Amino acid sequence: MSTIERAEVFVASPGRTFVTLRITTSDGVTGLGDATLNGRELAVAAYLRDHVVPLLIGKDPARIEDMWQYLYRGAYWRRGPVTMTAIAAVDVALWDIKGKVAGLPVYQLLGGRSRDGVMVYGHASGADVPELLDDVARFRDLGYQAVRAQAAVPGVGTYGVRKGTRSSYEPASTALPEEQPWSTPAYLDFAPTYLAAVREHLGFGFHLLHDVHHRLTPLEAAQFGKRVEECRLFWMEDPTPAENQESFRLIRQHTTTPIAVGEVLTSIWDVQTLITEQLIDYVRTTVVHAGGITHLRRIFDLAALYQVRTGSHGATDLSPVTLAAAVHVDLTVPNFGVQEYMEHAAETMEVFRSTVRFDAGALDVADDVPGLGVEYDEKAAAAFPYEPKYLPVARRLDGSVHDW
Ligand code: CS2
Ligand code: MG
Repeated sequence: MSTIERAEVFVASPGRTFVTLRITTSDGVTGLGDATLNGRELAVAAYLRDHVVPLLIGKDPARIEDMWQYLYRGAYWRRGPVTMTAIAAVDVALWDIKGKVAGLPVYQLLGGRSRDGVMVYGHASGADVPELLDDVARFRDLGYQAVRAQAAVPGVGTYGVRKGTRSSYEPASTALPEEQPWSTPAYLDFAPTYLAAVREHLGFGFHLLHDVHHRLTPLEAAQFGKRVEECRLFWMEDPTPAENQESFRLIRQHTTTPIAVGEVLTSIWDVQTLITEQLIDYVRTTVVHAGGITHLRRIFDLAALYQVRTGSHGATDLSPVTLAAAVHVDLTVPNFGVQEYMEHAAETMEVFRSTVRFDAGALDVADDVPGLGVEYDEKAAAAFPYEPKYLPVARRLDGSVHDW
């Protein structure tokens, strides 16, 4: 029997920080898992190195489900981003190994293709409305069928407005988190007008998305959703924090704007009410933060029963390993909606050699590459030592902390 011989944890910052797990079997087969938790990377690296790697050595790499149960139930402490990200890294690496052993791409192990490619949405942004309109048009020219639109709110700025390079669209600071001002009234006055401007100038021939990034209360979200109904959004994302899943009932009663939730949620229990009461239209949990391919499929299957579709998180702080794993899952599930996609920085792609390809607004993987189709170049990674960085923090104009 082949056994797990080695498990290594790499932390590097090629463009931004990534934590990567590489498992090697006694037959010399390797598998990769992403373990990146933006701004809290070293916590997952330590969880893996100190508490998980010693448990893996000598185990059968083929028993993916059993390993998942062992790491989840065996820890006693349940859920949470650090634990679920660590479990995800092991799970995805084992799927990668299983594919390589079978000589098949992972999507084949998951049941085979349900579609020819995976529709993605890109991130358009602007410091003002004309800049945003140009950026949305640029994505359309690149072939995107779905575009997310964010513009800076006059006087208070806004999350999601790219500064210079794609990798740094969320300004990340080295010493301490950057503090950004926030005003809900200013956002509520302005955001519906730029979404309307996008439709007025560029029409309805593509999917338009918007990320509220947890900034509103349920009632404010209901007001916002109602105001933008005529823009026919594909979704409004994270209109309010989802710790209280029940609070989405209020939003739902007042607006038909579709709702997407899930990028910070880590388990099926965190989306259970949202799904079973049909309070959302898209579930955005990801491979890396929601326990790997094994657990994400469980979430997506539950969602399918309630006509909730998928829309996995795919910002650049999720590594190319996660993007590849997401594409393999997206290709197979019956209830796929859309996949978020931001191109990774060139430095990132020097370290992660990926076979995922973008064409005509969709991502796909090759039919003849076994496993996930991504390799980690350790030598290239050595040129990008770890640089600690934090996500920003939002403060209201009176100085109090707001949800970022
Ligand atoms: C965002 C993310 O892509 C999105 O929808 O909400 O960029 C998010 O802010 C980061 O991934 C946080 O790490
Ligand atoms: Mg988001």
